[in-house]
Amino acid sequence: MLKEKQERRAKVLRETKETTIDAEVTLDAVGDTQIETGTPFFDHMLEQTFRHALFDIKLKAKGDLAIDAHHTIEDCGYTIGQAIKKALGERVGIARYGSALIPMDESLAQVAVDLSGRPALHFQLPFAGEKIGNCDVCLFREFFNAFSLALGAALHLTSLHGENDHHRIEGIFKGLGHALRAAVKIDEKLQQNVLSTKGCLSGIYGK
Ligand SMILES: [Mn+2]
Repeated sequence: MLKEKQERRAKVLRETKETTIDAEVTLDAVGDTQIETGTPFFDHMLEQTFRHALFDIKLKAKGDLAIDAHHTIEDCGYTIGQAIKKALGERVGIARYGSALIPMDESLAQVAVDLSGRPALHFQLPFAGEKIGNCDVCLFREFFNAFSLALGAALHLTSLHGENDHHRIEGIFKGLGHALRAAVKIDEKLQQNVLSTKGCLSGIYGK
């Protein structure tokens, strides 16, 4: 039976001395979000991804924000990536690839995702400033890198043009949602198979 017939949902609790993160993700859902990371702008970005992916998420992160948001934002990437990976299981029947070209007012984001099992990141966005709200813009790369590693996915995230940092990064997060939505979609033609000549998408370590 294809995964679609079951509910593709997973819960992950990740605890270290720096952060405690609780994430629950449902892939075949409507995009309801309950996100609390202590960094409002980052919450706003994650809401965009999950709303546009039509994945539900409950995320509660408590981190050492008194230092800065680095550990919390990076560890959210690991935890959310791990939850989506767990919900996908063996990746049987999924479309695997997804891409999106997303305008956000004057800016344009190009996003492509391969749920190959192998992590890779290309992130190209020359920010004009160092912060958006109280969020350091250098932390977005940390988030995407951790997310790619934990999920086992190649992410190509490029802001093609734009004037405003808020718009540019928001286009990337929205595009990631649209690309993920397409990549996790079940293709009935694949039946019991994975879309790979290797016969396996479960990661660099094999089955
Ligand atoms: Mn916004």
